Amino acid sequence: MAQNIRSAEGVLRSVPEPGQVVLPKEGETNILITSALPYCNNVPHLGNIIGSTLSADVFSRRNRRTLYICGTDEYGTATETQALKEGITPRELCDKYHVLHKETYNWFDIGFDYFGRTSTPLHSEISQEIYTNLQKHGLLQRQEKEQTYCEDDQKFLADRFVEGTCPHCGSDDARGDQCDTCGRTLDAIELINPRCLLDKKHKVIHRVSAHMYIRLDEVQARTEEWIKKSWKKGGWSPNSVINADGELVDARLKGGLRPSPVTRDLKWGVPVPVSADDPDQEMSGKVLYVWFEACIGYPSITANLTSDWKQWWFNPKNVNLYQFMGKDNVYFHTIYFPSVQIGDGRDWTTLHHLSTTEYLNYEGGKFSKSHNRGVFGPAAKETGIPASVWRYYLLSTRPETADAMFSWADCVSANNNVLLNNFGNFVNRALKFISSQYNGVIPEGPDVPGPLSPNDELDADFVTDVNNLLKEYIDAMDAVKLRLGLQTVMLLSARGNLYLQASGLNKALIAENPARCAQVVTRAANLIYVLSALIYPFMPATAASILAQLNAPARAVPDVLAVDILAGHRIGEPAHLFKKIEEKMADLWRDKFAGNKPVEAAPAPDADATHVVPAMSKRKAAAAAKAAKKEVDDAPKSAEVLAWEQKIAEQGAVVRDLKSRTPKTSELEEEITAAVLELKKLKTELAALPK
Ligand code: B3M
Ligand code: ZN
Repeated sequence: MAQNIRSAEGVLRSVPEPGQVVLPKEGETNILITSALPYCNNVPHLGNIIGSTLSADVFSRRNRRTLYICGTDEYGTATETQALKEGITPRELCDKYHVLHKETYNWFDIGFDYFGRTSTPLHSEISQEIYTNLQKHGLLQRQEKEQTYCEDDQKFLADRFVEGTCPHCGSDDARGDQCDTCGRTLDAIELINPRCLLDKKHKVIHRVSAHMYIRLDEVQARTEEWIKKSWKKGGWSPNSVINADGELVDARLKGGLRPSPVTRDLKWGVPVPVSADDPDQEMSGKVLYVWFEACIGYPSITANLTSDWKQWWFNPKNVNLYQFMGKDNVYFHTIYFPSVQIGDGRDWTTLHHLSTTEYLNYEGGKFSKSHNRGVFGPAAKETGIPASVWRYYLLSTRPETADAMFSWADCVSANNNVLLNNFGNFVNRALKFISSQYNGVIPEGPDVPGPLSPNDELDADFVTDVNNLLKEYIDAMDAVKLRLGLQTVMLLSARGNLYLQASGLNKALIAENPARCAQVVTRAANLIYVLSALIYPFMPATAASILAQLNAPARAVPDVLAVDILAGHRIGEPAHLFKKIEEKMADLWRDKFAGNKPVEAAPAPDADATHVVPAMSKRKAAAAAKAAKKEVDDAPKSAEVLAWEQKIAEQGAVVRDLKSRTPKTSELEEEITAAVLELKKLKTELAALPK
């Protein structure tokens, strides 16, 4: 099939078949990717998906040697609590939710090399080995601690299993870790009249229990040195630990790290290793703290995939580790786990690039599993919206720099205005034309095949714009700015639409100027071929459909637009990539997923903790969405205009960010000037677009 197609070497990563294992190669770029391991007592919601698994998936689908690891984080009190609620054992609970997680990610086309779990013998073994190494290096310390203990259950009560009266505000239903009335964090031991949540009639007392603590204080100097070296090299986005100027801003670091407990009085977890000849067996029967072993899940899950796992995890020279997570996991991946690795003393592969997301909120409030508010895992497919479209919408609102808001109106508009009217329209218009006017065969043109030698100003501009956008795409993807990468793809298809329009592609053109017409469709087909590669990480199923319609093999991302599909090539059957979604569906879904409680307010993106957006009633929210929709209806905007507006908003954010930086060095001033110029240019271009 591919005689009339120039080979496009270095195809993008496809997800390996089960049993196929990728190992790093000396001297190559080897990319190890992890997504935060989701807890296993719940189905994932869209926020979890965009926060880590989907984002990491996009980044994994590039043409490099890559291993993408994830799995369920199964231990911890949350699992025990939920198991108790559902009347099953923690193991049964994890078996159940592990499958639900796996199915959900599968449906979203998330291509892990392996999706494992932490409740495996290898996980225990590897965690225990690290614990033992820390002990050997004098980094574990015994401390006694008073804890709440239930005499009837004969066990220590984890924070979540106790409630009582708040010592600060006197509220009667404070939880073991926090009082929701006054907002203060608590230690269960501070509660007045503590009650056991398993049974309120039980007698709760205070009892001393011994635990092992990791001497984070001992390691702090080395950890800080490691952070300062790593954030620059890996280009971490500014976060709660280190800011854009490289200053350590984490309060725990600034106040001095303190020994932190690594053991717990629980049953469901990795047993604390105690050697038989240890005279005091004090730690036996206890388990490792879930956050101590959670990050060890990454290597242990890899070990469950392949016995060669150390080639990935003890190979810092050849492996770059990219970790994706929500903002609340940053401390554990940049301070806690690296300290454990440093203390362990072996030559670990450590975090290279950190990619964090803020929160995705839902329709003016928050996702809430307990109130059934929002879309949870398997429910996404019940809407009938294809996984590709879900992926597009979630990735286009990826909360990269601030919290983002899921809204059904936006979701429907993303499908109709961007995917259908812009991207899909370009692909379909060009391919249908080739199919109907040229019998599906790419025509001979004057300067094709051969490099695209621009023969008039229109084409010169087109090729220059495409090449500039290609460069922007590559830069954005390299820097893990996925949302920007995706926006650039849509700008490219918008540019394609503009080109077809400006060239006046229609039947008459074939008659008037057959050579020119052939040239236009050849360029368009080749841009579509490039788009198949660019969209692949974001929407793999859409990419596959484009390739089938082009009748072309998968290709890599090129640096410039060239002619790879040559005259004489027969394309496949053109088909619409997307279907219109009726706008009234937004109201229907908003109702369906509204849950059973009034809307909880979500914090405003840049507000301080006490300032929250007032809760909107369901009716008000619907009215607001309707009003917003009406505005759009009143002034329909073309796909190009929308795409350019998006671009301007993004550039505006860049300018604001640069302007907020200090100190104002001359380089920074130059950067600001350049960014402002770019913004002006974009605005001029927008003004020039046909309305
Ligand atoms: N399970 C918390 C979370 O899902 C935790 C992440 C572990 S990453 C090793 O947010
Ligand atoms: Zn209180």
